Amino acid sequence: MNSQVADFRDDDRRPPDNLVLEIVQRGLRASPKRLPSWLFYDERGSHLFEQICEQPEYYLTRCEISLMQALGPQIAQTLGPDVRLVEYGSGHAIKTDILLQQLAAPVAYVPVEISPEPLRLSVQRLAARFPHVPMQPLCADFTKPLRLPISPRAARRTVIYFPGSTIGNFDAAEAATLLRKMRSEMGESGGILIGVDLKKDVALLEAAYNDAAGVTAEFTLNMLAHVNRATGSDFNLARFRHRARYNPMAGRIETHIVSTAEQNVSVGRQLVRFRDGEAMQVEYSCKYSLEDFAALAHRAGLEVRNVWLDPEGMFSVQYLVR
Ligand code: AVJ
Repeated sequence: MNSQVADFRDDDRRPPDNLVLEIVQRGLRASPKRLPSWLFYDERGSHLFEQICEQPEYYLTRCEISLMQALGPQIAQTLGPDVRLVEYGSGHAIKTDILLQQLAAPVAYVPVEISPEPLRLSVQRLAARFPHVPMQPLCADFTKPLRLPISPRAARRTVIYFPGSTIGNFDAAEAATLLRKMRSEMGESGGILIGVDLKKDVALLEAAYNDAAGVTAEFTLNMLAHVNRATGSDFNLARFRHRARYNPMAGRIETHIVSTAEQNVSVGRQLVRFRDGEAMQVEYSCKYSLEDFAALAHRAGLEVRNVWLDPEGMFSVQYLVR
């Protein structure tokens, strides 16, 4: 056998529906109302996100892929040989392909992903492309403490790969906590290879989250369909709209679901009242300058060893070490 595909370890997965109801009710009692952004990613939401990545306005994916293609050899050289690659929130793992191709003799690939179907498909695809790299998928929430499989003895270091600017979904305090958790999981000689979206012209930023085809708006409102299904609520999607704006003080795109009428919604046994125009906060997408991000890394006990930029200077991939 030339490829080892370990069984899924699905010990700590997505919360069960009764917990989702509790989380949703708590968020809707808060002022302003808010819902956590992981609620975007049901099956349809994951599919819509893939489509967002193909929109011309959503430069993030395009720039990160061209960066990885152009600078992959340099990145691989910095990471060195005999790497165990652990990817957090691997999804369909498109960029991973490019990285695994460049790495000198990777000793294992450990994708950590909460959605079982994308995880299964990506492992199947990568196992066929890289038959000599053992695949050790872990179906889990990467924000929780992870029980990573034991590292192969041949591994010189664990590199945590966290592409896509997913770090931008966390506010500064949460981001520092998550980086600190990665720091402990990667060990003494490990590193973090992370995709970080950069501050830029506001019109470009806002366009990326308001594509002309309306895919992002559909993605945002799909959260309500997901909540309806998971909690037996009765959000009417026609009475809410998507809004994404850049907050220059906070340095982030803030996405809201806005009520377009005065209305009541049943959420379990709770009746939730919305004013006309009331906005519910559903996502942050933080944007960093290189200085901002170095300061954040520092707070988590990490140093920026390397920064790579795409040819247009829109997006960065950074290598962090202890
Ligand atoms: C997957 C978190 C990086 O914030 O840009 C895309 C999600 N939301 N369009 C981002 C998203 C709306 C995306 N991340």
